[in-house]
Amino acid sequence: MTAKPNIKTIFITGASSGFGLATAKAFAAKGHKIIAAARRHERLEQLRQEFGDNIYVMTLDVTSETKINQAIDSLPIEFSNIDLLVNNAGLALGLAPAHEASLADWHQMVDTNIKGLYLMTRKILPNMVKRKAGHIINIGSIAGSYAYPGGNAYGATKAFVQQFSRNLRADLLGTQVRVTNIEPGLAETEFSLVRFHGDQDKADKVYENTQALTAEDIARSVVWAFEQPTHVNINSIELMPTSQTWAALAVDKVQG
Ligand code: NDP
Ligand code: 8X3
Repeated sequence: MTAKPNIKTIFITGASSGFGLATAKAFAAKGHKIIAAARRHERLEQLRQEFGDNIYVMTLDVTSETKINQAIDSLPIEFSNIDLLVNNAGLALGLAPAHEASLADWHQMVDTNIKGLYLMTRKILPNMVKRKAGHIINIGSIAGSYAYPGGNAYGATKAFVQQFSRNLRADLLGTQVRVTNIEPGLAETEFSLVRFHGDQDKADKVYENTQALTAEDIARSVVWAFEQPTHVNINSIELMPTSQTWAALAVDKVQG
């Protein structure tokens, strides 16, 4: 069966929680076909139960090249022409200074936020270029532009996402394939629960007494960037809650 022309096929990594889940729901509510990928199968299954067969559940760890290739090569034909890839799967682990941080945490952030993102992109991009249509929306972070204590490897992975997005645009000139990097600030999701290795009290404190962005705020920006006319490429969107801004540069004063 061929899809109606206005119905798009949208691949979202990290669709089991936070931004990815909200983005999947926003596009599914508009009638689009969603490939919802993440490691937690049961969460994705709930999404499929809510929206039906327009959701294709893909249990996937984006750090594995073999699993990405197998999963994408076996997509049903009606989900195989991807119009939008949302590279959202990612995480921060820990907030320790660099000289005390866990190397295992660093490896996992690099494997997910950098390697997972470029493996997904490299796999899906050729068919977009062939079809002369498509859009890749990467989820970066303000942490890719602004340094903060404990941001070390996490911020560096998001700096990769920022520059990779720009370099993709340079390579894709003339292909009609669009690339956007969305760079959110503080947003309340499971992000801090993951960062603090499941410590709910620590995670709650991050969002206490302030109005953070919501997952739906980010989903709205993804939908907006995608829905621009195809001659418009939104290069980047940086958004923060109104309650967040930059701090002054830090200076170490010698005690005298
Ligand atoms: P959540 O923890 O709520 O969601 C993260 C998602 O990533 C989950 O669906 C998780 O699914 C998925 N994921 C993690 N590792 C893997 C993996 N190896 N393979 C497949 N999926 C994976 O956090 P957010 O929604 O906040 O985070 C989404 C993105 O937004 C991340 O890239 C994050 O860095 C970024 N971001 C978050 C901000 C915030 O303040 N919340 C601000 C700026 C950017 P599962 O565990 O089921 O695999
Ligand atoms: C998440 C935003 O400021 O917690 O990318 O690093 S921050």
